[in-house]
Amino acid sequence: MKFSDKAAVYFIMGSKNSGTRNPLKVLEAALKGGIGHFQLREKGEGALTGSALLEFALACQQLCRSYGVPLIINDLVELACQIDADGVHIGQDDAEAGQVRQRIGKEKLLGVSVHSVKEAHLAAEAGADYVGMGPVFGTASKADAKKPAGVQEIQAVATAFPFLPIVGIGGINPENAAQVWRSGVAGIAVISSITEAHDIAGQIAALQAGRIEGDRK
Ligand code: 3NM
Repeated sequence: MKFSDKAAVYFIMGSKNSGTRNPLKVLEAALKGGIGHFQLREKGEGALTGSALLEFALACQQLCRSYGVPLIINDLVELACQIDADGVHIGQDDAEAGQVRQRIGKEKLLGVSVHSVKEAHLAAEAGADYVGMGPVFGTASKADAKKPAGVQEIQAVATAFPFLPIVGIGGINPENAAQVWRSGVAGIAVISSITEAHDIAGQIAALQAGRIEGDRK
């Protein structure tokens, strides 16, 4: 599978990110609202494990499939293989990208978090289909997030590797999304902008709004 070159919102969520709302209802609303990718990121306190995680992942998968949206699993390569997810996303501290590519085969998407042109180069050489870059802005959703980096390095990677899709992440909301689109990304990834929105479809439309002027195509 190729990372979609249609610029879109990339939604990330774990079972604990949706507050008092049922995460599957939030996911369905996001799918209805037009997200292009969903990443299941089950991390942190109270994270599901074992059969509860498997059951939740399968429920997410069923929803994603019914909307034709790829399901990407954060970090848990074996879970991704077990349920035949559409892809895997790993960070610099997770497994080595080349080894993950070997494990998941050629068909599944591989996303790698990078922070520099050098890391992007290594990720692409190891077989990444896209790279995630962040945090662009300050975020409360990732405990060990680095310092906000703005869009400068995204622009550098977009210039160095024009055909490598980049997904910007971290603190992105409708007010600052246009700036990220303009930097040359193929997608913007959000957790709280969607999980905390009352009108999820409206929020996704607002996140996409800056896309036209920033679209690389
Ligand atoms: N990764 P929100 S920032 C999962 O910088 C994640 O790699 C980041 O959540 C990185 O949209 C982040 O609520 C959290 O800021 C994004």
